[in-house]
Amino acid sequence: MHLTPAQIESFHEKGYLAVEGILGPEDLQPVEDEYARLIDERARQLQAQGKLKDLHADQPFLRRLALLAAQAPEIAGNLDIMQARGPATFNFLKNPKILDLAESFVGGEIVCNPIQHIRATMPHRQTGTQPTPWHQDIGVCWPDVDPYFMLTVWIPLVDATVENGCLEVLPDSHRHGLKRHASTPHGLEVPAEERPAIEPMPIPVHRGGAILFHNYTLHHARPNVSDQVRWSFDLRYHDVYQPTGRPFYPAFLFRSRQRPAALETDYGAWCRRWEFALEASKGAKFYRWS
Ligand SMILES: O=C(O)CCC(=O)C(=O)O
Ligand SMILES: [Fe+2]
Repeated sequence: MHLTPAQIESFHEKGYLAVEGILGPEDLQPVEDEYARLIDERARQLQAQGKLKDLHADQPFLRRLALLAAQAPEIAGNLDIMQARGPATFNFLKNPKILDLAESFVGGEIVCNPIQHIRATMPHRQTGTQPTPWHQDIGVCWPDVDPYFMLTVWIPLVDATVENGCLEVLPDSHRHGLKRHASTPHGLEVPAEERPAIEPMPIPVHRGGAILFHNYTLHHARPNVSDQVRWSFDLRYHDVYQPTGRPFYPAFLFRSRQRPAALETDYGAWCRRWEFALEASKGAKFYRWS
């Protein structure tokens, strides 16, 4: 689906755009199945090690994951895209429907930025998990990308609601420049006194939809007060000539209108480059903030 000129203008005006009905089960189910298999394998291993009593195998996946994590939190560790490195997840990153969205903003030479996550946000009541604090995505990048535009695509794998921890943005905040970020136990945060006085806007979005952000837009997640996991992808795309903001991690050219021969869409190469980078970057400085 290509966006309308009015949608593109609204994004530039407000710093974000919510879009519904982008992806279908054919796009989302392979990733969900991949993670369900991974969690099932881990659950059986943890049970064999005596760390997990109940497998909750009869529960739907998201409720199951919450129940398993309550018994053995390590089950939800190292699940991120570059750690789990599943082939369905790799395919998802280069899904043409997502690249079409990105092309409206970054042009036809599209790099998939290495700052990318799948997040399984646990129910707050059960695990005390704190939501992602107020921040700008530019704030987690090295300063060499400050002059450039980067698009964040946030894709929930469930209906994201006010109850289960959807995102909130400060509309127009992308016009207010880089704010100081402080380190907190839950991630980098722009402290309240640094944030522009703008009313936060919650953005519920259905499974199949997405929220697009400007890299300077202030946003955070609401607490997940439901009893299920709220899980989502946040992916970033930009033009090929730009720095990525995390130079010790690999970036991949996933669409090229000008040089299709230069595409980097091989799953094996993606795995190898991530394995190498995760090892070689141990101890690297991720953030500009002290
Ligand atoms: O999903 C979250 O909790 C945070 C997402 C986020 O900060 C982003 O998409 O940039
Ligand atoms: Fe973010």
